[in-house]
Amino acid sequence: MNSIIQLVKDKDPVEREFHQAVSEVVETIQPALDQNPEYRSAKILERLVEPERVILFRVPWMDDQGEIHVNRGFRIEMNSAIGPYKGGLRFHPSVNLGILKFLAFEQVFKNALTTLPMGGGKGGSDFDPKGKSDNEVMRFCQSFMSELFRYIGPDTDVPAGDIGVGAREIGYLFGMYKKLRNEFTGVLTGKGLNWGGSLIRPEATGYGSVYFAAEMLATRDDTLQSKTCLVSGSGNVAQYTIEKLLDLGAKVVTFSDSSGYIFDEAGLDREKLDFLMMLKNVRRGRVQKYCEKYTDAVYTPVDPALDYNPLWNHKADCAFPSATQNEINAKDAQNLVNNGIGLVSEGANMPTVIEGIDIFLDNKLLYGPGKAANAGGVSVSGLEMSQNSMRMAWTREELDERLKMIMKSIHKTCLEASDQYGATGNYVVGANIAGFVKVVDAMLDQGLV
Ligand code: NDP
Ligand code: 2IT
Repeated sequence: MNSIIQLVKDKDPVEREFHQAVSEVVETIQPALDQNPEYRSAKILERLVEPERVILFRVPWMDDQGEIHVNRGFRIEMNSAIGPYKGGLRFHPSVNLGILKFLAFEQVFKNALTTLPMGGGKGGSDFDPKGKSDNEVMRFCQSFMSELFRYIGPDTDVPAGDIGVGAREIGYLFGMYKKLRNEFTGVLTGKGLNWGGSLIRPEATGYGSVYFAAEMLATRDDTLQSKTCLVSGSGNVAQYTIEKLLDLGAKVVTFSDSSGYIFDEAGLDREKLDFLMMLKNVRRGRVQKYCEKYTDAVYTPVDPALDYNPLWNHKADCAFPSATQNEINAKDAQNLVNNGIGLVSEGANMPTVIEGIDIFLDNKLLYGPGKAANAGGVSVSGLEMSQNSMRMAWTREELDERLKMIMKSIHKTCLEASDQYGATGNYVVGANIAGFVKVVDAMLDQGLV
């Protein structure tokens, strides 16, 4: 196991996030390797950590002043053992190969847990949509798709949104794909409702993360009713996490963006959430503006001199990290424990560093790792693909029910696998082993390809 981690580090020394994601999985799957000696002789780990294909391309575009910019575009086609590559696109200045490989690697196991036939992929660009006009975003998306269209398709690779890619970007990307291919197909998910999108897809990741939390609490005969919750982020995942928490009677006191965070001691309500959604989705503004309307709330800007995030240092019952990777370091994890947090459900991908996860597990928190807790988004993407293939659409109620059933099933699968492999209640072991076994058994069935 150490040798596979070393191999990954030696091959690509700078891809820190990828090393972290591989280590987290590899360190937990030993029992499955011991029970299945054929995994080792088939060099299954060596095969899993190597993407099936990496596409890297130039994305030139022109801003509103006529100046030319060049960004980098990526698509990592990680693993297609159980279905077409599936996973989001991220547009953020921090995007690089290592970050997308970590996300694609996580996606492989996450998608395996959803019960739906989807392989794993991820892509994106170091383009920053912040502060760009709609026309600039459109020209960027068109340029991005004018290269990516060669490699994707409804039975090959189906991208979707992630950080910086929402309904607007998916629209521009879809328009360009359709023009180039002269085909109206379900090549992207997260589409608009009147052109092939699915109800509940925008809500799915946040709702799913809360459903997963409710399932974890139910194992201790508890519910979310009256629980005080810390949420980070203020984008797609955070907004619908807050919405579902309010529906279930919980109290939400924080949210954030990359500039700072809001502490609203009285808790959000529907009106405040509507304001936040308008602020982020329509005005594309910063969370700080929330305090101009709700003057009792406190805004704290990010302080680079601090070695912890004060958002995670409030008394509460549950935490829903929903912004980005490594947003909870070891000190934050310890602060959460000290403040009485009993549950962490990860809406974001890999938001907790490995030392932080160990702190959660040592303190017996209910800890739902991202690849299980945030799988609701890609699950409803899978349902969007089914609806596109059948040329029909399920109702909101049907989709919400399916999402709930999928989250229940993921929870049960993780719990059963944790039990079977001697780590009862450890959802990290459960999720990693259950996802791993499903994918590698499919790989073995399909031969050395
Ligand atoms: P959005 O772009 O809608 O929102 C992202 C939020 O996170 C914003 O509030 C953003 O703040 C904040 N953020 C982003 N990068 C950083 C950073 N480097 N430091 C601090 N804050 C940051 O993205 P989503 O809500 O879709 O994604 C959030 C997380 O959920 C990501 O980890 C994503 O991979 C994961 N996820 C998303 C799914 C989906 O369906 N969308 C599915 C499963 C997981 P700012 O506005 O300042 O950038
Ligand atoms: O990380 C994720 O699961 C996503 N960004 C959603 C992927 C998808 O294909 O819906």
